[in-house]
Amino acid sequence: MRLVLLGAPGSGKGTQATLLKQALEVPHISTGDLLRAAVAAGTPLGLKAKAVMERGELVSDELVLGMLEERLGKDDVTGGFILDGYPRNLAQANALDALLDKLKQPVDVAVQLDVGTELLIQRLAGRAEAEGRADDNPDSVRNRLRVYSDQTAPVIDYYRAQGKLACVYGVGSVDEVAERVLSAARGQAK
Ligand code: B4P
Repeated sequence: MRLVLLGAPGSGKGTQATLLKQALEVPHISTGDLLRAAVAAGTPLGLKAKAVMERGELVSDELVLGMLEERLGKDDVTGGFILDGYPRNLAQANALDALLDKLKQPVDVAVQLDVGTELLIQRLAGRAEAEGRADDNPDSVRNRLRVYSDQTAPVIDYYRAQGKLACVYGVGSVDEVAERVLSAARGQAK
């Protein structure tokens, strides 16, 4: 299955993808994780991305697409994938479709995790305490939520118009949400 996970920061994309990749036996591709790895390794991409990510803004479409193209070109992706954190705007959604058309591997389903803003802020504050991620500070979180509603929310309609969208309530235990995601994804991808 080729699944795109959509949702605001803190909605549980990364958390769910970790469980889903075992259930679906496909790799989890997170553009956030790939970017954080580039930052940690101090690559040219990481050097460009670091400050942008800390502010909670989007890294340039061109840089992220190049990174994703390289990842989707690897052999382990031929049986499907879970894409987490991409697309984050309409330009990225169009670029992804063009790339996957070329690879003859169109998206089967886009799952949107729905969680209210107060809970998103609570979860990210919890992670800030537990993990100290550079972009979980209050200013950056505010910015990420704004970027999500301005730029990423329209991507939900993009997949709805293609008949590929499944909306899932993202509140509850991690396992409960995973069950919902799996049944929605399997139902939608039929
Ligand atoms: P991401 O890494 O994608 O960060 P995120 O949106 O916060 O989601 P994440 O997956 O990490 O968190 P989750 O909701 O699972 O992006 C970070 C930055 O990278 C972006 O701001 C941007 O700068 C850059 N970037 C990434 N992709 C890009 C792109 N395509 N284009 C441009 N720039 C890009 O979890 C959050 C917390 O909630 C965790 O602590 C978790 O334990 C908790 N949680 C999850 N589910 C829960 C549940 N059911 N109950 C209770 N807690 C839960």
